[in-house]
Amino acid sequence: MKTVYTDKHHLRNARTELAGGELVRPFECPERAEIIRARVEERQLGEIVSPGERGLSPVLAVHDEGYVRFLETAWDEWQAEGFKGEAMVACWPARRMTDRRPDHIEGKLGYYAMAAETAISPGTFEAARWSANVALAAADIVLGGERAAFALTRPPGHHAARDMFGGYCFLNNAAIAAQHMRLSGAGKVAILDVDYHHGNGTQDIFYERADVLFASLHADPRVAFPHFSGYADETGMGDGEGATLNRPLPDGTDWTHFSAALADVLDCICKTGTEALVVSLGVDTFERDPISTLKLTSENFLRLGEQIASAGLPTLFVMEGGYAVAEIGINAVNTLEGFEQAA
Ligand code: OKP
Ligand code: ZN
Repeated sequence: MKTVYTDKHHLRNARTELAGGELVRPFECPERAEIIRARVEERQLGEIVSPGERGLSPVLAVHDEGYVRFLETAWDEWQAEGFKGEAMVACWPARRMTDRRPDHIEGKLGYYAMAAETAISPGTFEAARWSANVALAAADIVLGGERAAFALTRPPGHHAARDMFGGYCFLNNAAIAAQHMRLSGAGKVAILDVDYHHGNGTQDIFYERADVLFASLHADPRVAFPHFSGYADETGMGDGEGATLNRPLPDGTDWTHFSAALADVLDCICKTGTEALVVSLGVDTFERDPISTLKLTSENFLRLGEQIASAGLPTLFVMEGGYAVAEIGINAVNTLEGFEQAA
């Protein structure tokens, strides 16, 4: 399986994340992508290729233009205010407040943020754009007829909605790739999100569409981020009614129960005439992940890949979360090797 990677991800290197009331070094750090790349090489998974520049049009096929322009200029606007720290949100439009977009950068951050932990730092937008370029290049490998490809995306994307950033995400790489596959002729696409956290952004982007199914296994939002999305009764709207599947899992869920829920959603995916599969691959379901509570072992990720392969679909893997940095390469590449051995 080919991997698409670029060192442009280093442009995303924030100093601060708001965690537990403190500013800490972000869990979502550059070493994550480097350790995965090293493991891809060590296991000789396949060729590692660089993405090309695709411009903003595939991004704007999914995201709001005002939002993308905001991301582009946010750091400069923040810096122009003379603030010392990184650009962080401190004020939102909460219940019964106005929906209008303010002019000041503090107001714009509130308008476009879905969470406060994620700071915008210099280079963030460029890194996010290149992460989307990685997903698009890998999508083209699958569209070109290969059974699978791995987009080593960083920063991740699944919390980014049409016009919202947060949860370490800015542009929704999986959604951008899925939309690109649709526009390139794939009839029906399914996005399977196996990250520990609910992919609220991906869900939001396709919520009213029947042509891109979204299925997610994740920790129960009653107790886990993003807290306000991912309940089982969120099933889509309008044309998209029934094309969103959420399977919230209790704390401590191990492979036996995770795998049963996965079998259930894969079954739905196969029954709906899906032509291509995009996997939002988060490995923060790992038992020793520092911010998560599910209990998958490194060996279980081999089984995860194998089970995904059983759907028999052209498959694009798009990297999302995973914060046990020492083991992230093993866990991500185990999934891909499990897939290859079964495919
Ligand atoms: C991004 B991805 C934990 C707070 C969580 C943000 C988590 C973002 C995860 N107490 N804060 O889905 O891996
Ligand atoms: Zn996650």
